Amino acid sequence: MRIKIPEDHPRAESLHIREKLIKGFETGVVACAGLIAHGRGEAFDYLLGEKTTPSAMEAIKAAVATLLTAKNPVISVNGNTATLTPKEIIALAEVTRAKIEVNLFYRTAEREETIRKLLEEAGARQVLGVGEDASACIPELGSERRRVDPRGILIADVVLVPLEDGDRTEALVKMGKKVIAVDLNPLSRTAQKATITIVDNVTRAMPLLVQTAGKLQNEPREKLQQIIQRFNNSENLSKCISLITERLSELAAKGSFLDLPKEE
Ligand code: PTJ
Repeated sequence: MRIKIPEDHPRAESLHIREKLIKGFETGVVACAGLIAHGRGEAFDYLLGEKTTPSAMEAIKAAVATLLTAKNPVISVNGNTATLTPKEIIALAEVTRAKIEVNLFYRTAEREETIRKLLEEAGARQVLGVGEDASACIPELGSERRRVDPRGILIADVVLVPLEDGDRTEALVKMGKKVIAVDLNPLSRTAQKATITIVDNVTRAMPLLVQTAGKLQNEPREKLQQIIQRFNNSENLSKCISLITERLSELAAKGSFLDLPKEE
């Protein structure tokens, strides 16, 4: 069932994102479990205050510097990301010279084709990893995510994996690749195992990645390398977790659990 979301609804933005995902599910882009995964993300976003934190911004800068200095960067696309940020995937791939590869946990030929079509309609020139193209395997990985394109993830040195499950992140890191994850849950295995974890909503992080890449693309390599060296993922994750605990303590002390404007 679809509803018209009242624009003055205090949760209008969040409801619009849900509607996009429901539509994505109905058109075969989003996996049924993608809706559940989004709910988990929403819960963490609530705890983070539903905005990009300074530590997420630091991770975004380090991620962009890593993508811009990579030899073979790849953006791995699943159902949720394809539905929520198709234009940003393409814009980021353009500015960082990254390849785009479809890689699904709930892999079916139909979903891969539907996602390829969606990305091509949004302007992608080449979409890897679909059907027989995913002829290579990530070692020691049991899930369907192990099937990768020999022109893409297999030979990549840097892989951006928005909304991931931890197993593949760990396997890619074991293969010597740098993994950049976008995950609202700083406690997830993905968040803990990635080289750089952006603890932010993919709907905010992707536009910021594009914007930051535009700003940094002409910077000298040494400056980009400095940004990467200064970044420490476990320290950054600690900052995210501290921010959540401090925010909750503050709200508990105030006796108010909603950051609502006064008139409400
Ligand atoms: O499209 P497929 O077949 O590849 O399947 C995709 C899902 C997401 C179903 C699959 O990768 C999966 O099951 O993922 P998990 O293990 O549920 O992990 C998803 C993670 O993404 C969780 O830690 C969520 O907190 C996080 N998450 C959900 N929505 C968002 C998010 N992180 C950032 N932005 C979001 N909008």
